[in-house]
Amino acid sequence: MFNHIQPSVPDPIMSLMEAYMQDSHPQKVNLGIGLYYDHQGNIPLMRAVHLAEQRLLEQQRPHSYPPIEGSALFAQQIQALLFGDAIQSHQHMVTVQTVGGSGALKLGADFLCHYLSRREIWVSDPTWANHWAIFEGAGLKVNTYPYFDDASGELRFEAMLNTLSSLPEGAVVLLHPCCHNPTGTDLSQPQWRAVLEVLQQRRLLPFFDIAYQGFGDGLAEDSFILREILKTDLDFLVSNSFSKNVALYGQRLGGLSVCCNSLETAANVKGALKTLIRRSYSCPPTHGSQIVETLLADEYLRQLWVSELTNMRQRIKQMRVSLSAGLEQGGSTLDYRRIRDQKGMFSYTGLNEHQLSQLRHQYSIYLVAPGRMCLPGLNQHNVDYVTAAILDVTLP
Ligand code: PLP
Ligand code: TYF
Repeated sequence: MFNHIQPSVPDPIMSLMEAYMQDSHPQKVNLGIGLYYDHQGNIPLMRAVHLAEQRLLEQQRPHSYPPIEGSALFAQQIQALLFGDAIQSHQHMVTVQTVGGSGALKLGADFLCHYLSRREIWVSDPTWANHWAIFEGAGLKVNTYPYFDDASGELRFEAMLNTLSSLPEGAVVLLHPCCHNPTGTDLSQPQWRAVLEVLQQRRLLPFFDIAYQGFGDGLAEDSFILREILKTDLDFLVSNSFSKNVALYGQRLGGLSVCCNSLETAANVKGALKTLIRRSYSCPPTHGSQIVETLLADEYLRQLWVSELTNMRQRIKQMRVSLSAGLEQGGSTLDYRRIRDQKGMFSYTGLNEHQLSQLRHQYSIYLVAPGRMCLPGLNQHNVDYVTAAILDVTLP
């Protein structure tokens, strides 16, 4: 019955992680998968998360089914995180809990196909490989708009605007509000305003994917475009993830928000999303959302979380500065300014395939092709080793 099934192509990022785990080199460094590691190379259990979990344990709550869309408080908290105080006077936003940010993208894709008859989406060139997989898997044709020029390390902003300006009315455009994966290159606030103008002129349908809120410049700063678009009359979708900024990767926690133009439409959209969830996995898991609910509802825990997230962001920035300064001092031919200036967890370093192979096979330093470095894999114990290795593979 199943013998016709051919071997699948493994996910390149996951395969790299497996190769890293099997590597016995004592100084191996994982700069591949998008995970935050602390200064000792461990995935942190955030203190605020630990305290929230302790409170939950003490409450001895039963593990009942949640509503199909997840808890109402959690939805409100997601909206406040994404949009700030302005959301309080906005009645037409629907938010449902999802199985991670990936689940939000898939639910959004199903919604676009089944309820809006969309057959295409435009994503940045390049974008996270799983965007292609999720949208194509849902039945959408994936097109690209120009975004980043790897040779110069610059944003292709004019070309991006030109392409967006040429799209048909109602076309769906996937945008990363902050910490672009994989390039680490974000739009400035004036550039976002220019994009917003095109979205409005062309009446496009933006789908924002925010998986790294807090890792760029701060929670509010990173959602600048979401707060701006809320002031317009545009409809839009947002997928958000708590995998990185609350370090709840395995809890699979995220949300899908849909901004509608009336209360009645919002109620119907919510019904549509509930139908899609119900016939897919019925309702979301509860432990992760209870952790985040507890954490965000308590002023002390919330502030603790924000300060821990700030430390994570600052540690990444320190590593960017250390590595780029080391490369500059060593006379590297690599454009070290990219590593210093790009935002979030990733840098598109410009290292070529041959150099990546040398780093991997001579030094056991793992990056994702083509040249994406996950900065949190660096720490004070390995940054000199990585600097020396990159200098070695990039010196003329
Ligand atoms: N979107 C982007 C751009 C990502 O990089 C990720 C994770 O790496 C996600 C969405 C999904 O995150 P998760 O499904 O782990 O919550
Ligand atoms: O490194 C990245 O870009 C991601 C990381 O379920 C990741 O692919 C890993 C597992 C997962 C979602 C994202």
